[in-house]
Parts: sequence; C-alpha cells; structure tokens
Amino acid sequence: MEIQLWKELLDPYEQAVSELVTKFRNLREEYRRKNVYSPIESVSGRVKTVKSILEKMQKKGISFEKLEDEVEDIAGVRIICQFVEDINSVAELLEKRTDMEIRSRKDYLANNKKNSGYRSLHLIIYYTVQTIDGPKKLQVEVQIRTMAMNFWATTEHSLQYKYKGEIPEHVAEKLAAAADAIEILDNEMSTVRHEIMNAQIDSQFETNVIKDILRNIENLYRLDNKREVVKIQNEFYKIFSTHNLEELERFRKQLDILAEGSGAQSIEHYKSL
Ligand code: 0O2
Repeated sequence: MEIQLWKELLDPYEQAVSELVTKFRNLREEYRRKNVYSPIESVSGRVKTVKSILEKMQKKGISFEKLEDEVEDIAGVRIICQFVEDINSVAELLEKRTDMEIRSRKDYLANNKKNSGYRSLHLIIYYTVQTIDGPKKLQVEVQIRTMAMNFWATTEHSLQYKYKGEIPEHVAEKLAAAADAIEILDNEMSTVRHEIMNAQIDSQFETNVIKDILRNIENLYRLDNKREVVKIQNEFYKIFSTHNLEELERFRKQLDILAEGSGAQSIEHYKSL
C-alpha cells in the first residue's frame, strides 16, 4: 500500500471550505446592503480531522481508494438560519447557483428527524476548486439548520464524544425531550417570523441610512464651509435622538441633494475607482 499523503489530500478541501464560507457570508452581506431580510444568519466551515475520517472509514468499511467518493463530508459548511422557513430558502439559493451542483439531499427535518432527535437539512454538493495542478471537483456537505437546531446538535455532539457514541439511556431520553422542546420553540418562533423580520429590516435600514448620512457629512466637510457642515451634523444628532426613521430618511434625501449639488458624492465615487 502506498503512503497516504493526508496534507496533499486535504489541502483542496481547505480551499473549498474557505471559498464557500466567504461566498455564503457575501450573500448575507448583499441582503443586508439591500435592506432585504437575510435567510442566512451565520456561516462556518471545517475540514474533517484525519482521526474523524479514519473513524468513519472504519465504521463504514470504506477503502482508501473510495475515500473521496464515499466520505461525503470531508469538507463541511454549516449555514445557520433564524427560522425553519429560511432553511428551504437557503436550499433554493444554492440550487440556482452556477458555481456548485447539488448531488444529493438528506432531509432530517420535520417528520424525518433522526432517532437521536437530530434535525438539519444536508445538501451534498459538487464544488470545483482551481489549484496550481488544475481544477479539482470535490464533494462538500452543506448543513443548513436553525440556531435552535444547532444548539441541540452541538451539545449532543459533545456528549457523543464524551460517551464515545454510547450515550446512556437516561441522557438519551433527556436529549430526545430537549429535541422535542426545540422543535416546539422553532414552530413558536415561526409564528412571529414576520414581525421579527420587519423589525430586523427596519434596524438594518436605519444602519444604512446613518452610514449614508455620515459619509455625505464627511465628504461635505472636505469641500464646504466647515461651520455649515457642523450645523448639519448637529441637526443629524438631533434627528437621530428622536429615533424617527421617517425623519432620518427625509434628512438623508435632503443631504443627498446637497451633496450632489456640491460634488461631495463624486469624492466617494472617485475614491472607490
Ligand atoms: P463530524 O464531527 O461533524 O464530522 P452517519 O452514518 O449517520 O454517521 P452519514 O451517513 O455520513 O452519517 O451522513 P449524515 O447522517 O448526513 O451525517 C453527517 C454529519 O451530520 C455528521 O458528521 C454530523 O455532523 C451530523 N449528524 C448526523 N447525525 C447526527 C446526530 O445524530 N447528532 C449530531 N449532533 N450530529 C449529527 P459526523 O461524521 O458524525 O461528525
């Protein structure tokens, strides 16, 4: 048998995880910039440890020749959502992308939760990384779940480790009860989903409006009568303290017109070129 070069094998998977985490985080930022609710709350990723790969190969009787085909989660990316409904939205987003292809889907949601109580949606995707030796097509497991599901899975995973996969009956019962409670919690949260979504969109909108106002004030300060700009800034602080979003938006529009008239916006434009 030839020597297994683990680093060489795993490096492209590290690259895939790093690229995918960045891409999914960028999606979340794009939603936020556009004041649209993001179904993605947070993203993380990991490459399976050699110990964990070897254990899986042993458990499932997988040979080294079949390792990359049959261990589907050498690279893993986890997308956390706020609400159960967001999970399918994220899956649809992935289905539409041209830089990945969904190979298979494991739905452990709703009525399909595992006996342990585990709930999550897994998409096994093909993703190609460009290496100095050319393109390499890899499998990546994308786990999509809510924050509550993630809390349960992370805790249960630690217990699996502690008890080496043999969780005692009385602990397993507690975990099963906690899994049921988490399902109820997720369903309860779904009933106030629209209210929470609207509150978050408003908050993000306010953040973006304030960012615009401060950028314009800074640009005007570089160009205009400094005393006038200090007055504008004071006016902004006054409106800000009222927490009136409509007033803040009106102020932003006025400042936009002023900044455009004095060429302050173009400073930003040239700076970004
Ligand atoms: P790690 O440390 O995350 O890499 P199986 O044969 O059931 O073990 P299979 O067929 O390879 O798993 O695929 P499956 O069911 O999609 O599981 C892959 C991963 O999903 C697991 O990886 C876990 O991360 C997660 N998972 C699946 N079932 C459970 C569960 O009951 N509890 C928790 N906490 N996580 C689960 P690994 O290799 O187990 O671990």
